[in-house]
Amino acid sequence: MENGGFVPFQFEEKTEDQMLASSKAFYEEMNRRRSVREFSDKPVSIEVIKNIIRSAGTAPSGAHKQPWSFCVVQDASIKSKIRAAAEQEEYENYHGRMSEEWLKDLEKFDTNHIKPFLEIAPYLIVVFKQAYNEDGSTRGRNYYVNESVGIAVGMLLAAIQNAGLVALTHTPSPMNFLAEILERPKNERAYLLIPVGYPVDECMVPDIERKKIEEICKVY
Ligand code: IYR
Repeated sequence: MENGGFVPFQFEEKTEDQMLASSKAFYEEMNRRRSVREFSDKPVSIEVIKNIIRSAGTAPSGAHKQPWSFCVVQDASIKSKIRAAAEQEEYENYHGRMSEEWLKDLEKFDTNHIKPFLEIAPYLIVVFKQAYNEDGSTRGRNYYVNESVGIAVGMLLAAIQNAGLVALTHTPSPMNFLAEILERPKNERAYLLIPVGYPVDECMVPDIERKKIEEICKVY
């Protein structure tokens, strides 16, 4: 049987007390995370962004195919192109493509098709999923691509929060324009568009509540 061999697993066991304390502290940090739509143009170091993406890249994936690419856009002219194309799609979404029920569900977020944060945030991370992989001329299968990339994005958002930055998970559907503007290879499909940076001073967010543990967890 062919495999890459095995190495010792580096595991440091915590005490019960440490585990309780660290799981609570991590929850409290994650519970401060909010989707933000009002970004400041305050710069952020590209090294911080790369560390965040390194964290996302540690996600598990089907057959360890790592079927993701994280494109970081800081160039103002590319951001402008992305904003123009996103607003065009969003205009169609808000003026006919989204159902009455959908529009009603979004009312409390006070969103519309105008997306200034796509030009203001210091970085846009455009996440692509790789439907298959291509090594020169040979095409290989990827597995559980949506699950794998979804997990990686969850870890990306946690890393953004841990770094002290804010983000928005944005889906200006259909998102085909992103692969075109960024000239991505043909195995890649846009998955999410994530502006990252600082919030504006006195940033406001919708007054929402999270489901309680009893509502989301059932212990059998
Ligand atoms: N993509 C649109 C609409 C939108 C859809 C959902 I579902 C949201 O949770 C928020 C917005 C937009 O970004 O405005």
